[in-house]
Amino acid sequence: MLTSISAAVLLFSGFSFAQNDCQTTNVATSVPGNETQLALQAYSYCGGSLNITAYIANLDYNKAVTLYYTNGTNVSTPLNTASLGYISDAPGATGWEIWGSNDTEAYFDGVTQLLNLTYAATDIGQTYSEQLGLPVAASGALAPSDLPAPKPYASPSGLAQDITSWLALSSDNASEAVNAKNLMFANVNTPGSANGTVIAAQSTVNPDYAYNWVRDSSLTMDVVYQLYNAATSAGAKAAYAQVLFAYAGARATEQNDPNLQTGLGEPKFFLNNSIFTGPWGRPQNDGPATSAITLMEFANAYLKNNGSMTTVRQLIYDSNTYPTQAPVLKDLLFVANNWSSPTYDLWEEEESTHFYDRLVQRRALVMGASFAQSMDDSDTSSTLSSAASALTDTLSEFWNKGRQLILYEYGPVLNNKVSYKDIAVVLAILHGYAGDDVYSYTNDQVLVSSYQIATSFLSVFPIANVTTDSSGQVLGIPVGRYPEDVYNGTGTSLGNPWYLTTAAMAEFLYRTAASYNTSGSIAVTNTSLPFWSYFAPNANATAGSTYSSSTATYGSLIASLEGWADAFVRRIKYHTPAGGHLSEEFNRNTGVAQGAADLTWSYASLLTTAFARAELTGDATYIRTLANTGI
Ligand SMILES: *[C@@H]1O[C@H](CO)[C@@H](O)[C@H](O)[C@H]1NC(C)=O
Ligand SMILES: *[C@@H]1O[C@H](CO)[C@@H](O)[C@H](O)[C@H]1NC(C)=O
Ligand SMILES: *[C@@H]1O[C@H](CO)[C@@H](O)[C@H](O)[C@H]1NC(C)=O
Ligand SMILES: *[C@@H]1O[C@H](CO)[C@@H](O)[C@H](O)[C@H]1NC(C)=O
Ligand SMILES: *[C@@H]1O[C@H](CO)[C@@H](O)[C@H](O)[C@H]1NC(C)=O
Ligand SMILES: *[C@@H]1O[C@H](CO)[C@@H](O)[C@H](O)[C@H]1NC(C)=O
Ligand SMILES: *[C@@H]1O[C@H](CO)[C@@H](O)[C@H](O)[C@H]1NC(C)=O
Ligand SMILES: *[C@@H]1O[C@H](CO)[C@@H](O)[C@H](O)[C@H]1NC(C)=O
Ligand SMILES: *[C@@H]1O[C@H](CO)[C@@H](O)[C@H](O)[C@H]1NC(C)=O
Ligand SMILES: *[C@@H]1O[C@H](CO)[C@@H](O)[C@H](O)[C@H]1NC(C)=O
Ligand SMILES: *[C@@H]1O[C@H](CO)[C@@H](O)[C@H](O)[C@H]1NC(C)=O
Ligand SMILES: CC(=O)N[C@H]1CO[C@H](CO)[C@@H](O)[C@@H]1O
Repeated sequence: MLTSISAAVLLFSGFSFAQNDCQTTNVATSVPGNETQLALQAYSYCGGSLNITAYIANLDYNKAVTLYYTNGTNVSTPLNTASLGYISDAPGATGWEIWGSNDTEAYFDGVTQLLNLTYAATDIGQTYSEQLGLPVAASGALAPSDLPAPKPYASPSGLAQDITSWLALSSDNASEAVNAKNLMFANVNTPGSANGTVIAAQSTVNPDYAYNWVRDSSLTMDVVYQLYNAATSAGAKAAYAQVLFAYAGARATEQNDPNLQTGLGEPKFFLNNSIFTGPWGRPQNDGPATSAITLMEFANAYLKNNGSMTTVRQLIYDSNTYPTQAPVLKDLLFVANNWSSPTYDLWEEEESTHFYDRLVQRRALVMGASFAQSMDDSDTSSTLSSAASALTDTLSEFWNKGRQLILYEYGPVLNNKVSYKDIAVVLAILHGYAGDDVYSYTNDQVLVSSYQIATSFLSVFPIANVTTDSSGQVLGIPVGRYPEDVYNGTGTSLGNPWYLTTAAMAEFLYRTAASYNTSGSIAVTNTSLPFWSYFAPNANATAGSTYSSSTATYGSLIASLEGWADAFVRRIKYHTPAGGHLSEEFNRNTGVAQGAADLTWSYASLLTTAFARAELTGDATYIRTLANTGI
């Protein structure tokens, strides 16, 4: 079977048919004179790798040297850059160094021309460049063809009783859903903290997570909203509403802190809810979006429950009239004005253009446009609508045809994340899908990306080799943040699978199955076929076919989604210590829990996963029963 991935790669490798020997083009054969600061020395494009060396004058300590090139269709994009690194001092030439780069994934986009070499001498505030305009022809070995698609190690089918039991609601703590709810609420309004805040984890040293993070709090409060929405007991409903109103107030307090450095994109506050001003990755512009989403969802549910419009304006929406109480309008306008600015990602590591941020910002703007309308604020509504349209127009740039992947960020390789794969893309759908068919659960680019990202951890985490539990039931792939991750929960060595990212795959698959059940058919495309071939090998689905819900193939595809979703939950169950506490990560070799203890987001993600499973089975009593037991 020729997947579209291998077809794309074969297309690009057409550049290299001509020669068999790798041709290196020498440009500067000796150290340049003192009138210049840099010079391309040599380059080659062999076997799909773009290899470059350059002479760089040693003018200061901190140097950033970048080569810009055009892709296979002669276009310069932010992806088509190579960062050079120090190789050696230039032999026999004092004051000169040799720098180089070997971009082994250049073939994904192709290379036609070297544009320029740019050298930023950051300590002395100077930037130098050499214009190149050099044509590049591939030579030598062919670009690597597509790596063989991973063979599925199992084909679980249907929802399983052990997962139903693990998540079932019972009064004792045998239920992990009940544990997760109790332990999540133990991190909300902790003793001594400001009303409406959430501690990110029960961990004050190594690592110190005793802060109120804007993102983590909004995602936690989104679970509180879902409980509010489902509760039928008046007492429970009132208790959740009180927490959510306090959260709205806490968000307004954050917005008004006199020491914000990057406006509303400030990511991190102390538990007294005053700003953390130490060095940090800021801004993180997802926070204003996810906070507004949670509070608009709550406001809509509150109004539907006969809540007062005046209260919603005063305590949630109208930041103009009630700036110290109502945060949503201010956050929405911030998103409308800043969505195109570079931002740090949800892992707080890299400033770039991030798919996750764009998608949650889009959802905030789309929801905001209709919410503002319901608040009789049509000016704001049209501001938000226009921003949403402009943002939506940028989303297609994240799709990389050569890689058959939605890139987690659109720009040069950062942090050595050469695969461009990050589970943030799946989290983007979970947190940022606006329900309007734009990057939906059933979008074929989303499906193939989820498959590529999830399976990328198979060769990274040794614990992936343990594929069944003690009763022989299938364990899903242990999922981390991204395959190149080096954060181990306290420092940097080797990254691990996380509970919340493994849960994200489960929740994604439950929600994907539910979306298909709503639409009544599954259309398999060339793009999505690798997803189905991995997760549903026994269904024999073929590209170009649409299977209606009455067909056996449809039943088999849905059962496979269910089987794998439960397998991902089982992976979490397998690595959950006795007592039910979830930390941040589990060890890549041993599977033992590690990193921040009682990570609030781990509990929130287990709960949203359990809710997605109940929604798929049509069990409306599940979330209601959990909600009615109160806080
Ligand atoms: C370049 O400048 C250095 C330091 O000023 C000097 O030692 C060297 O001779 C110069 N080289 C040339 C080629 O002018
Ligand atoms: C790429 O663009 C350059 C500069 O515009 C042009 O000289 C060259 O012919 C183009 N190459 C291809 C393959 O289109
Ligand atoms: C660049 O890297 C590739 C893959 O690691 C390797 O095969 C190739 O030899 C390297 N090229 C050079 C010139 O170092
Ligand atoms: C080059 O970049 C343009 C603009 O993003 C894109 O449309 C085109 O598909 C790219 N070409 C290749 C071969 O990746
Ligand atoms: C180098 O090329 C890139 C990509 O076309 C362009 O954005 C940048 O301005 C160029 N730099 C210089 C100094 O010419
Ligand atoms: C926290 O805020 C809520 C909502 O405004 C309020 O009902 C509650 O009394 C506050 N709790 C404390 C301890 O101040
Ligand atoms: C909040 O807590 C931090 C850390 O303990 C402290 O440095 C700061 O002064 C406190 N802010 C206020 C307003 O009390
Ligand atoms: C999994 O086990 C196989 C066979 O023992 C081994 O070759 C492979 O390296 C292991 N994978 C990892 C990631 O350790
Ligand atoms: C994590 O990395 C730190 C810093 O390298 C190291 O000291 C620590 O032992 C590592 N922890 C684990 C569990 O590997
Ligand atoms: C897929 O093909 C296999 C082998 O031909 C067959 O046994 C199986 O029933 C097929 N599955 C479906 C869902 O049609
Ligand atoms: C569950 O109950 C056991 C036994 O009473 C206790 O040791 C454990 O801490 C409890 N776990 C939670 C999450 O409350
Ligand atoms: C970074 C890198 O691998 N650079 C290599 C490029 O090719 C030259 C030979 O032409 C090597 O010496 C460099 O190490």
